[in-house]
Amino acid sequence: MFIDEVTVEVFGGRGGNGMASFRREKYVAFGGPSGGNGGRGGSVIFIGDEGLHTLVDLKYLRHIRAANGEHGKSKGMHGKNAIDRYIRVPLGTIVYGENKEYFIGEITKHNQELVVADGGKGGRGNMAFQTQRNTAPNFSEKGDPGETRKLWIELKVLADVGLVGYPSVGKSTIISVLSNAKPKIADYPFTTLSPNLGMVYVEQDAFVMADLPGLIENAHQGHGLGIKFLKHIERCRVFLHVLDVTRDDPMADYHAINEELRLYEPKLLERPQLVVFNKIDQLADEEVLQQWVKQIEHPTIAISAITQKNTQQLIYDTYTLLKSAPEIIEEEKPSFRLYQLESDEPDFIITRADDQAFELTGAKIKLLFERTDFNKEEAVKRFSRQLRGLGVDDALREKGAKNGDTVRIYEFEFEFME
Ligand SMILES: Nc1nc2c(ncn2[C@@H]2O[C@H](COP(=O)(O)OP(=O)(O)OP(=O)(O)O)[C@@H](O)[C@H]2O)c(=O)[nH]1
Ligand SMILES: [Mg+2]
Repeated sequence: MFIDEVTVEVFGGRGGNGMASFRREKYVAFGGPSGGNGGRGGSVIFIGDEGLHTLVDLKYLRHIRAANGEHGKSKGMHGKNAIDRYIRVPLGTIVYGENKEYFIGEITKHNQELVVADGGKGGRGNMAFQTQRNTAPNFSEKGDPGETRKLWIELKVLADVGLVGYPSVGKSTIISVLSNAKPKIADYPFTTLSPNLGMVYVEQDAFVMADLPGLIENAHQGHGLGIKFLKHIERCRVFLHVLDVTRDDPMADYHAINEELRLYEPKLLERPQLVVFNKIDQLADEEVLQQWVKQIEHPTIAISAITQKNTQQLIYDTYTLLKSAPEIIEEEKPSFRLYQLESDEPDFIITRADDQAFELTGAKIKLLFERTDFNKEEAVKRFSRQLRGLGVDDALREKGAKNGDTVRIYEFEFEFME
């Protein structure tokens, strides 16, 4: 099954909690702190695989979770980092935050990696908090939560050469002769329902050819198989525009297909095109062909895919055109770094709840909150020091907070004290 759009939820693993423990050695009743750090949570990472051609595997993976980091242990032992979760995706996979709100990245090369949900940092154990002033800290940090993201994923087939043309002009027959692809071939329109890729070998080199579903008038508005497949043309560096010499008016076809390309994306007309007159085994009148060739603005070649007349020449011509074809420069997408997402957010936001409590929110506050083990008094004290450091106390005062007022941070409430 060919699937080129999926949504999936990804969850980075939680960092392991730091440990709060103390050394207990022979003859030493109460030694120094010995709690280790928690391990890092695993990340969800997409990795390019040239052997894949559809997103169908992702379709059935609604949720992708990476493992949590191991908790820190006593005796100074750190928890293990979790193993990252790798998901293989085809080349040409483009990843957005939900509803295409932001661009995350794209995979265009084999083994290229893209982190789509980062794992959380491990919490520090009490060993890490030992200082000259506090030689026996009795608290540790909790691990950070992993990133959670709803992804919108799109595949645009990556090929060097794309076969375009009306249905039944012989596109699939051509790719079956030129490459190792084994597409379905039949004499009814829309035999090909999804792109087929094939490798074409030439002079110790090779290129990727894509057989695309047939186009008809108004494909750009969704007619025929239309728009769904037009996007796959976007990534092909060179087009083989196939014309069937047995059709009523191949010239009209030529202009109609180019018009469809233009209506979908004007830049597509700038791509190098080689016009392939196919089925010349059925051509009675050589003269007509010469007339057509004169009217065409692109280089042309006349072949018969069935008898394989000129098909070797077609490979060479395509290869030559490809070598001089420019790389496709994708439009500069505002690229996005996961951990910078929250960076322009303020450190915290104070709002007033219905019950008059002051509510503190914001990414930074949330992170500090998540790291704090509220069962440990020392940890709670440290948390309030951190808030003061961010300027929360001053800001609360400015907003009118008085002694005894309730301040709420997620599930945690405390009294404001001057
Ligand atoms: N006589 C002749 N018939 C051909 C030639 N090439 C293809 N055909 C026939 O044309 C019909 C359509 O061929 P396909 O390769 O399936 O055409 P297509 O362009 O892939 O069609 P869609 O997938 O529907 O868009 C088949 O019956 C082929 O056998 C050729 O060079 N000569
Ligand atoms: Mg076909």
